[in-house]
Amino acid sequence: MNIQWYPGHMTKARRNMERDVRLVDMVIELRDARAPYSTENPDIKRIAGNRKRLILLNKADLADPAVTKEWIAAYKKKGLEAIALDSRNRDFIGSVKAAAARLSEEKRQRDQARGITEQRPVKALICGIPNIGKSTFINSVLGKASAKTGNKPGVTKGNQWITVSNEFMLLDTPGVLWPRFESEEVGEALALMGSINDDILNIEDLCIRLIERLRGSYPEALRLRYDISEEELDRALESYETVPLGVDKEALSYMDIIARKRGCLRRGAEPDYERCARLMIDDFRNGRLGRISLERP
Ligand SMILES: Nc1nc2c(ncn2[C@@H]2O[C@H](COP(=O)(O)OP(=O)(O)OP(=O)(O)O)[C@@H](O)[C@H]2O)c(=O)[nH]1
Ligand SMILES: [Mg+2]
Repeated sequence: MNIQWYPGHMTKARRNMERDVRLVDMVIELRDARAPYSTENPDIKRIAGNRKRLILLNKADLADPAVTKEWIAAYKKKGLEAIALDSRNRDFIGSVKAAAARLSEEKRQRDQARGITEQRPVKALICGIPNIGKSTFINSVLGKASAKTGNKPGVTKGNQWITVSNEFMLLDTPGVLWPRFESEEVGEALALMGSINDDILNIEDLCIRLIERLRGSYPEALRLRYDISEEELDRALESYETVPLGVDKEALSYMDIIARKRGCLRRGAEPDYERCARLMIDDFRNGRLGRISLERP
């Protein structure tokens, strides 16, 4: 399905990022561990210029750990430093601080060569798509809730400096996307991650696409979560004589079964596909279908 979302406030947020990047020593870019390819904003590399970049694969608690390892190795091969984390949990602090120190070492040496001996704080711009967890990450580093967070895109409205210590300052920024997604898959993945305003989405189509994608790489995920037997699925499949063009019969059968099991019904006991789709996407987003990666390197 074709999804595009680039509201005006993102153009402004991107411009502010281009303005403020001049003030920082490094850029910390959050991507989603479940879909590192689709959640990479192609503008960031250009905006970062020759500043060092640290990539954080956030929400790793929701991703398939084996696949996340492959991504870290793939980035390493490209000479990029990447760390996987659950930013709600402070376990990552040591490794992120060590990486930031490594990446800013060159700058420290430059300062020294120029006769600047006082220890200046390392300043990092924190960026990434909407709802990826930038503010959550900052709050964890800080050890208290200072930046506003929320499970929907567009919570942070403007750039905000947060002083962590006299060694570290972080710039929180609003989530930005980019004007044209490369492919339908990218738009779908962003929507599934909750980075696109749900109000503009056809949630039923998105759910069908989720089912189709899960069937390829995690065929058991739906059956386990919703306790669906082979026979049930066969019966549901047989009940269809025709389906709309391009719609996958099996995906629809899953929705039929799940709608009934979860009581997503309209009057006359007809399945309420919209309510069912919301429930399934919510389950996916919150890890209730298991730890799932949508993309491999
Ligand atoms: N499971 C899980 N949830 C996370 C993680 N990091 C953040 N979240 C949740 O993701 C949601 C969005 O987090 P925010 O920190 O507000 O995201 P943001 O990137 O600042 O979003 P905007 O300001 O809207 O661009 C919140 O519900 C967080 O609790 C993580 O590592 N794992
Ligand atoms: Mg935020």
